[in-house]
Amino acid sequence: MSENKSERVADNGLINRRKLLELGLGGASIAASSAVLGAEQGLQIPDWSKMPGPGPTAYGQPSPHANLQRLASTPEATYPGGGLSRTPLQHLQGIITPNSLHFERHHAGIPDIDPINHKLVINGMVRQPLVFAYEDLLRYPMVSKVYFIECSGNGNTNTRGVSGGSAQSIHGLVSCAEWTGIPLSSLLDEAGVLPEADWVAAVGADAASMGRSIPIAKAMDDVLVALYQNGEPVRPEQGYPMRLFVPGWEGNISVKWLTQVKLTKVPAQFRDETSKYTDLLPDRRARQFTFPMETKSLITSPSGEMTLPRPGLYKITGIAWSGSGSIRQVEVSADGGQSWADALIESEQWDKALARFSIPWQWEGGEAVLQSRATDSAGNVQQTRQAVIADRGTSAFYHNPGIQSWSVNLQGEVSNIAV
Ligand SMILES: Nc1nc2c(c(=O)[nH]1)N[C@H]1C(S)=C(S)[C@@H](COP(=O)(O)O)O[C@H]1N2
Ligand SMILES: [Mo]
Repeated sequence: MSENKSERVADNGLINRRKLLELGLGGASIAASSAVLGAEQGLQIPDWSKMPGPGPTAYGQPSPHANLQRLASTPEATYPGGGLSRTPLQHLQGIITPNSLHFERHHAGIPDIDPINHKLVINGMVRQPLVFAYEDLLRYPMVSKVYFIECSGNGNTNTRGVSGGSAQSIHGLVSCAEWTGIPLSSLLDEAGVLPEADWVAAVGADAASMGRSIPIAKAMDDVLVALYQNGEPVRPEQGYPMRLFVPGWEGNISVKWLTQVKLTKVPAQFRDETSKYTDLLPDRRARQFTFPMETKSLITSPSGEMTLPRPGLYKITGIAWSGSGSIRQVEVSADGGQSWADALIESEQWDKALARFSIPWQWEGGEAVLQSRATDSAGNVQQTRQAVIADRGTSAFYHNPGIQSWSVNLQGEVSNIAV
């Protein structure tokens, strides 16, 4: 290993983020991989090169060698259709979540909606109430934006310090896609919002009748009626034929299977903004309308339930995001937060989208605690787990953006620890 070339930038093995190429990461020189080149052993032609494979398919499937799965919660008889599934963050790269692996959260299952019979109503404090068919909406000009969506319950087991778990099982309620849809402001302008309307109440067509209230300023800003997800119609799990998409705000407010948008003077006080999706504080008061998702990052590899096979050079990688802007900086620590080094941002740094970071790490075989810390374009720095608890206690079920700590033991086993 070209140890002399590595430039240590923080303690316990972190190496300058721009040095990875010079280090010859895999240690496999051309000579070592000569079987591929056919130099020594004579040309070895693999079976798949000897005869044609099957032809094209109607709807593609991932390679059977890349076996990625969402992780679903156990169904409960007392909560029909209630449940969730989590994105396998530790196996993905880049920032886009494939539609088949987008996390899901359903309060009453996935309705089977025939778009011919689905309507979107805009009413309440408007000059002209409007009813749209799916076909009508397809004719409007649309915008395409890459945005993350995160359930505000994501990471909440870390509040209580539950040990164990993987990137997927702890943090898999975040995904990122290109959403294509009509700015809600276009439809509201067409209906003519009356000056006294301060809120928008959005309701879904599922049996949960999910409802959420949104301040008019946000509704007129960047909210979409999303019809496409990564280029294809929004999946049934994500709200087919249409969902509200409220960038940067807690996932619950992005009402799926959207059927009504009502302009009101005051918030509707739906179940999902009173008994649910409020944050209980230690003095038994609760915070309500805690909309933006806070600045957060996590290392997705190495991460919980992985094992480092041997000491050597590793690429630490992960994702970062903020509901208040774009990601400006991600720092990584290998010694539990005593020293930090800047990671390389590998992706675009779009507003309210995931960002991908990496940094090389020389694991010498000793103990380590790996952490990442994001800073967003508004200057918000990701909080420690302890700072989050100091702010809102441990009874709050939602909103824990605290720094994730992965411990590495002498056997190379990586585990979630509460720091
Ligand atoms: N109509 C409706 N909208 C809904 C929900 C729901 O159960 N019904 N779940 C909400 C919650 S809690 C979250 S986190 C997001 C999840 O979006 P996804 O399933 O597309 O990932 O949708 C929100 N919108
Ligand atoms: Mo959620």
